[in-house]
Amino acid sequence: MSQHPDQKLDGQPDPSRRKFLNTAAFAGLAGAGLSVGLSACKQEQAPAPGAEAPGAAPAAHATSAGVHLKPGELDTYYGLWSGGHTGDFRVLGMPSGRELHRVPCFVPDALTGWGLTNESKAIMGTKPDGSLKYTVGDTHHTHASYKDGNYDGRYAWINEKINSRIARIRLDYFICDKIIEIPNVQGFHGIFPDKRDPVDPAINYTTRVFCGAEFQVPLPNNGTDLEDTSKYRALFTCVDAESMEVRWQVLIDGNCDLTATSFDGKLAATNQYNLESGVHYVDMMSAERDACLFFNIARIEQAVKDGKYTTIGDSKVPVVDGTRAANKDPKTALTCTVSVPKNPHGVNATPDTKYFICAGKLSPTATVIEVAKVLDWFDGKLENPDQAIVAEVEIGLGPLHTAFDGRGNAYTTLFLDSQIVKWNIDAAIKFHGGDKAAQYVVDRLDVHYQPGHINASQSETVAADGKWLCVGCKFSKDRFLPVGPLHAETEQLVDISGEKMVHVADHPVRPEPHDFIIFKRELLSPKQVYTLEDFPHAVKLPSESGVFREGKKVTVKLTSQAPAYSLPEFKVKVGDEVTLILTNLDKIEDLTHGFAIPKYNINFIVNPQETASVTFKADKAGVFWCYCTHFCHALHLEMRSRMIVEA
Ligand code: RUQ
Ligand code: CUA
Ligand code: CA
Repeated sequence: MSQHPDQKLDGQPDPSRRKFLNTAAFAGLAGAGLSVGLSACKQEQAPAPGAEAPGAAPAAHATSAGVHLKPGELDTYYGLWSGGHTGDFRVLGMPSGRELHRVPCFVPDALTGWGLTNESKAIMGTKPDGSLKYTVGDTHHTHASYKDGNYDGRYAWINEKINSRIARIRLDYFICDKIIEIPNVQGFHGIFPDKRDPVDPAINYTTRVFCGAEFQVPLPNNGTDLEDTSKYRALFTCVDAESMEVRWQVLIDGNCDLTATSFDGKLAATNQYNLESGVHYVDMMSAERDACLFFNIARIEQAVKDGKYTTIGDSKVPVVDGTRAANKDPKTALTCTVSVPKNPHGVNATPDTKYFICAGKLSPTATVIEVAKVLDWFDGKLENPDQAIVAEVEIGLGPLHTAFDGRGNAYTTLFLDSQIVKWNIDAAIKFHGGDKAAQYVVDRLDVHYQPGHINASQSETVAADGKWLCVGCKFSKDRFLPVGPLHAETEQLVDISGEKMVHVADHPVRPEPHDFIIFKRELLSPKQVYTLEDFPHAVKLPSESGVFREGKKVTVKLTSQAPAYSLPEFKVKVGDEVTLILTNLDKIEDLTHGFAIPKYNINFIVNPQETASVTFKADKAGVFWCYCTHFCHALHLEMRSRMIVEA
């Protein structure tokens, strides 16, 4: 599809800069491959003479005042962010960009004692010796549960790519309550909840979470077929939103990358960049087109019900065959392959519920696929799945992810161009249909630098409101004070309420967030105080405190109420296995206590009405002043308990 020449430079402040960049980027791509991003970055440091200073934003218009909140003023949106290889899940207030919280999930956290308390270890998973099974994590994508096409404030889910885990975050307490490891896969990347049931109209909310696996491995991956790469396979996985058990998997050709779901619950989609099933990256780039693969959820679940599945290795999860060879007849097919140019990245569902958009990555295009036509193909009404493509238009170099404003516009990050392009979906469809006068590129905005993810307020919901857009830039270079070799990344906030995008704020973020969602604060009603009864081991009264011995096993029960623990001291013996249970009986919002044991490498917190416990071997005799680490009271420093370990 050729591009209208006018659209290439539309909104470009400095065409020469862009041309320079593109050349460099392509050189990097052809030669060193992996240095694509960096080579583009270096070139950018020397803008063409007369170019704007890098990052000079057009003067922000009136609405940008809303970004700088007055002291005490609350944000109007929540942002849920992945933390990348910090392994965490972050909560930001938007539009201020203030980081409000990090919810520990996949990796230990020193503040809260996540990974140290028995309760968190049970969620994270342990080895037979009780130590954590994993201590590293790489979170990329987080999405929240839906009802009637909008967020319902129950849960968010987040993927972990290194060890193929998925965590569920309860959005009432902002805590992780469940983590599972997905069997038979590696490189679990894309994740998306369904938005309703494909069959039962009464189920108008999320009950499944879909997970795409990026890396292909021998199945089972137990030492067989190590060298025969033709046997390597990837699977697409469905996890039950409530039980967090794996419901089923689909064996596919090629790989999965990102994931999206249709608003009618009928389809899940994944973009595929390695349909070639290459093992080396040159092989992965060899084909001109890869694909967006669609899953017919109702048919897959019927096949599972009918027993048309196998299992792999030790896993009991039903695996259905979604390969192209097994799905030639559309009327019975479980999957539908729509071709998309070269190594696409990102697939997003438009808020008008009509389209999926795949970004081209190595192709400068966006591909618009019509949901109704994919369903037509499954009904035998469309000859070729590619007829579901209603637009494939050039938008710029290195398109990755797309956000929406609810007014028919898409905003796609251009990694190589270091830009966001705003384009109109209907105009793109017209242009693709032959109307070469249709101007689909509406605006372009330089960002700093090399943007990956992008999202707008309420973007992938029926309530997309087109107010704020945030873009995660992978390189910050000169945007912030230097702090040594490791740079912060730049999250840039853009006002998209007008025709032109207005860049209104920069925020440094610790590397490296990937995806995020931004939604109205009214959709959540978080609780600030736990319920005592939710903890089976709660020490409900100070009078229940004490040291309870059963041979070498000792349970120490205590409570906290500012500024004291119920036990000013307690005695154990060297060699004891001590389980210490602490319930915070304070009921007041924001009254958290800590509990640290010197030389025993223990610290954790208890929020109001929370119970937490730790188990350790008393292996050092002496006096150990357990103290409160979380500032709680004027007598916070006095809040201690003396642990006496007798030799
Ligand atoms: S994917 S840029 Cu996980 Cu794009 Cu992060
Ligand atoms: Cu209790 Cu500080
Ligand atoms: Ca490819």
